[in-house]
Amino acid sequence: MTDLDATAREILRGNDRGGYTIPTAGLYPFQWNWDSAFAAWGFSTFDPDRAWTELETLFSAQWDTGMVPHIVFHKEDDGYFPGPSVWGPGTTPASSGISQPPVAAILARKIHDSVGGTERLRALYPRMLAWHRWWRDWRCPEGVACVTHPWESGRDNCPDWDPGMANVDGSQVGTYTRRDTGHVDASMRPGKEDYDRYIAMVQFGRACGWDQKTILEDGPFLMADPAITFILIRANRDLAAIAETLGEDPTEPLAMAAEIEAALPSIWNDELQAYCARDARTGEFASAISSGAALGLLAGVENAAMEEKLAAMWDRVRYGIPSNDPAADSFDPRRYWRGPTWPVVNALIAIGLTSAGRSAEERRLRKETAELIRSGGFFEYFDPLDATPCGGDRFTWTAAIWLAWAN
Ligand code: 9YW
Repeated sequence: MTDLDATAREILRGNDRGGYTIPTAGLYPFQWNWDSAFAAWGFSTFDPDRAWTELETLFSAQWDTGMVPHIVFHKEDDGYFPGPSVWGPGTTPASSGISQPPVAAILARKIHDSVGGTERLRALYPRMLAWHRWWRDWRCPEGVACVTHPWESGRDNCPDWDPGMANVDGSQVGTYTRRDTGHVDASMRPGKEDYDRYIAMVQFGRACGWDQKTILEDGPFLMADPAITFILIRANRDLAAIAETLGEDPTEPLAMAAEIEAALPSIWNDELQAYCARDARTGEFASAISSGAALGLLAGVENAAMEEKLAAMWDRVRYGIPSNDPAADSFDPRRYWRGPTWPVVNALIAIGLTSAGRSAEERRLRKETAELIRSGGFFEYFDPLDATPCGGDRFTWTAAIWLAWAN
């Protein structure tokens, strides 16, 4: 075990709040959905029991509708805004009212393949299936996956969301105090106008009691998300493989994957020659390709024209896949999802590369990601041009990725 392995383990243990892991102390003091799935993958390298517990705790917050919330507020902490009183769905445990990228089945399968735990997987299986059905019923109105809030995508201020954000009125949200900019450099965070709109969308959801029909039909924001679309295709196939392992019927998850895949032409952007975020209300496409397109590799979606674009995007930086194309005007190498590279996204892309037997690219991506962590530490994300570490330090998912993949 190297010093970095030891530090990564220490970070996971240190961010453990008893059955769940916070992303990082201060900035993100609760349980976040996809962060937890990555945390579980990291824990599985040295504490399999704790890995399964992480997923079980996450799914213990599942709504009756099948939705698994993006934040679970197990304990109070006023260091974060918007907290439970702003979301207000009235669930126990308290949670936000939107979801996050459904990576749990992908990582549960990997964890089971490496450390076993069939009975724990068996108990999670119906919950994961119910969550995927929720995506199908409430987020795939025309086949591909849509998000009703940029936070639901997990890629908050990515230029992918600019077309939809432009139509959200954030002028009536009233006064509030942000907490994020007190923890990390404000120039690396979403701007105030973005934040007003984020809060306006939360207020809409709350006002209709998180009624999904209302949000889907009349909500202020609905955009097709290539990243979640690809993640869901892969997650459904992995869920089908899990079903087979457990002696369950894989037909339904396979059908869900096929249905989404059949709808992919609706997010093909001819001009950019790539799958692309698209406003479901206006039809407008995002103006640049993002790491969302690169996640096509996770789903095994092969497309020569897009691959050429993605290879060029990767070659424009030194470290990892950038969250936004450096050739785009909107590229900003340190502002969160507008350019930086994220070890977790690189890891998901690498899972796809491995499945496709593309080992040279997988090695390159792993090496570049490892260099970032070796030189900068376990930060939240990195400048893909010069490796500057950005955002929160001692970050759970970066530590997890190191242990499970990058080291
Ligand atoms: C939010 C915790 C989360 C991640 C998201 C990232 C950011 C902020 O932090 O979201 O309030 O949800 O964009 O991907 O899960 O690390």
